[in-house]
Amino acid sequence: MKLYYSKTSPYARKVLLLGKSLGMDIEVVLANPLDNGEALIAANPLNKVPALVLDDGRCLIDSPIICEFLLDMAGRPRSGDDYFDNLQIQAITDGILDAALALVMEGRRDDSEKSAYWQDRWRLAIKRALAHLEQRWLDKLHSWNSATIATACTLDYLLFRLPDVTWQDDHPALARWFGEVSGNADFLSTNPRDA
Ligand SMILES: N[C@@H](CCC(=O)N[C@@H](CS)C(=O)NCC(=O)O)C(=O)O
Repeated sequence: MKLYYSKTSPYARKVLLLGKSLGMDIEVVLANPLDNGEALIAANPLNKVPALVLDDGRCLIDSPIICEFLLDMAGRPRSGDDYFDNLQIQAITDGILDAALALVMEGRRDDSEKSAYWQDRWRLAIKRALAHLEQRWLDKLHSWNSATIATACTLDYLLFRLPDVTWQDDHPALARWFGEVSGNADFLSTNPRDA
């Protein structure tokens, strides 16, 4: 399997870390979507990473679907309360990432083109979702699985790209949890700051 990957993409990092945690042999192909490379576009017409190309040539896109595929391949249970809790946590963290990425992109536009309205909406969505994550889901984040990996990648992306979000000050329990999991060797070896 070949994974189109960017070191700064938290969605790609999540997929790679899940694959590693399941002991899968995944070849990483570095790709910057902004280069508009033919190979990535052939794998994903949306020109986004991650995209997973299977040995039989099939391409899978969208990180939640790739994660589901990897779990299925590994024979992990995909039913029951824990499974749906994990999916719910991933939906929340993916939503935080979508808002965070939109903010990062908006931040790169000329001031005259920026929308204060949308920036406020995205920041509020992130703030509410982080509070929800801490209050509702923190006690479900124990073993290193799809939900914990997604959460760790999301929190680290906020530290990396939006340090002014200061989630660690606002959510000390989440910060303590992150302090414990962020020592994972695969997590350290996929640090986006090394890109
Ligand atoms: N929903 C997608 C989001 C992927 C995504 O937005 N990736 C970004 C990098 S972090 C990208 O490739 N952006 C390029 C573009 O939007 O043109 C997923 O979960 O895989």
